[in-house]
Amino acid sequence: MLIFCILIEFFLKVLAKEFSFGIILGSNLTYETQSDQPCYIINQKLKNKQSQEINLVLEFNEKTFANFYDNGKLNGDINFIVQMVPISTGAVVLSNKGELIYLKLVENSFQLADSKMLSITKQVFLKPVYLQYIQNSNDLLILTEWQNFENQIGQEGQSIFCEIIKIYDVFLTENIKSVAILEDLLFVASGEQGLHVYQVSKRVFEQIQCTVEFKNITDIRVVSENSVDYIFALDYEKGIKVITFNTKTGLFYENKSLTNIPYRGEIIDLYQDVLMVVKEKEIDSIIHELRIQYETNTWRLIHQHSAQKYIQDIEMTENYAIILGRNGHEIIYHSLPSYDIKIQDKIIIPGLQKLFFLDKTQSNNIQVFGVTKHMFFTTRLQLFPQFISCFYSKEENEIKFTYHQNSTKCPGSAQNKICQFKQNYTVQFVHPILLHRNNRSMCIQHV
Ligand SMILES: *[C@@H]1O[C@H](CO)[C@@H](O)[C@H](O)[C@H]1NC(C)=O
Ligand SMILES: *[C@@H]1O[C@H](CO)[C@@H](O)[C@H](O)[C@H]1NC(C)=O
Ligand SMILES: *[C@@H]1O[C@H](CO)[C@@H](O)[C@H](O)[C@H]1NC(C)=O
Ligand SMILES: *[C@@H]1O[C@H](CO)[C@@H](O)[C@H](O)[C@H]1NC(C)=O
Ligand SMILES: *[C@@H]1O[C@H](CO)[C@@H](O)[C@H](O)[C@H]1NC(C)=O
Ligand SMILES: CC(=O)N[C@H]1CO[C@H](CO)[C@@H](O)[C@@H]1O
Repeated sequence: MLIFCILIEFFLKVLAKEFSFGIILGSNLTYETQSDQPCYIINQKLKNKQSQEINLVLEFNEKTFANFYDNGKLNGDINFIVQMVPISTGAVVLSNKGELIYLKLVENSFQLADSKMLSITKQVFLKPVYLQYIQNSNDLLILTEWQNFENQIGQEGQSIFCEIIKIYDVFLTENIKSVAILEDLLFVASGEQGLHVYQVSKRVFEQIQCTVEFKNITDIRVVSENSVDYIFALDYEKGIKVITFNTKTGLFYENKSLTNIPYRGEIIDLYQDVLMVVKEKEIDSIIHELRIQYETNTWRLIHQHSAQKYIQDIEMTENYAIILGRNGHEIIYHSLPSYDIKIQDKIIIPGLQKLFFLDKTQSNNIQVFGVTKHMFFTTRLQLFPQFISCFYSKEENEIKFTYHQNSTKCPGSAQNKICQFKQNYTVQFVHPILLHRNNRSMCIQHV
């Protein structure tokens, strides 16, 4: 049956203008009479809308694409995107032809603005390649097995790739599990080879001694809190080590009370004081959600989430984490006051390889950009509001019910507490006069 939804101007709207309920954890309708129950709840939902796609691999278009197929399989000659990094004015993408592509951000939309071929052979891309951006000096680093490059990003109005220079230090990129930048420090997590730290200045990588020992470092995240630099390093065997760096002495410290967090795994991500650790198991993965208290140097386990087995990466925002998996991308809400229910939101971006957020704090409507193997794309992740929808009732002229809701936010209540909201509704059915072909229903919108 066709349902017509009418958003009625409701008194809640006055409230809703200044107020959001945050994440809705549960809701129900309780009718005053049992006879006819024509109303139901359409749950709040996080959805993405494809808003922009830029093809970065020219062979990759519908007309010529067929030439690259052999017995229904890609024959491997088609170029692809190997890395992407956000920079202060947009993003830089590197393809396996050795082409650097600059996508400039102009009023929330990305435009192809510049490109340059690196003098590099295709063979280099058989091994991993890393792109990093140093905000302080506006420098782009390209780390390859064969050679490293540094590019001082050019001024507005000229090519941003005008000053690419070669650096003759090389990494065994095959061993690299993760890289991170903190000010002018480059952290390279190299599995069983341990953690290597370099100061990148004056076009050289100067190694800095880090005495903290690792058995098998798999991932690394850095963060500055209250002007202290924290390095969260995940050891596959030992769990999480938290290291602070003193810029004055140039030394690394481990505070005994906030280190050796005993959760092991492959991937971590950090958003302010929320830390997530992914551990792959036989048939699925466990994600430990931890809360870090920087003031007291303590930590606490908040929840254990379960997710799909093959997880490539995890990216966090204020309210949720996006789990980039081989079999689709899941959304996991963190920092909830209760985990009694499971919200099953998924986002659909086929072939997604890497994803970044334009502004992580705008959780209800957040712009995302990223790359697939051939495309650059942007999309908006939006939290769609909860509705009450009613079928037209023949039996009653009027239906009364009470709506109950648990959510993370309520008028006048602090966050991180279950907030209960209750509202009585009276729905009056009016026979449709103008439109007679369709049965009418109405919707009540909760924001
Ligand atoms: C709200 O939460 C309480 C306590 O956790 C629970 O008993 C109740 O059933 C929930 N109500 C709804 C509508 O989900
Ligand atoms: C609806 O939620 C309220 C409050 O959480 C609870 O007291 C009531 O039993 C629930 N009703 C139904 C039908 O589940
Ligand atoms: C090191 O960690 C990786 C996961 O990143 C794992 O596959 C490998 O087996 C580990 N090596 C040892 C010696 O434990
Ligand atoms: C470790 O953290 C505790 C608690 O915040 C603090 O009192 C202590 O001074 C710290 N130790 C070092 C060596 O920083
Ligand atoms: C809402 O409806 C319930 C049940 O019909 C009733 O007991 C309660 O007084 C009503 N509350 C308000 C604020 O009208
Ligand atoms: C489900 C339902 O209420 N269907 C009704 C839609 O309207 C036509 C015409 O008024 C009815 O015949 C259906 O029963």
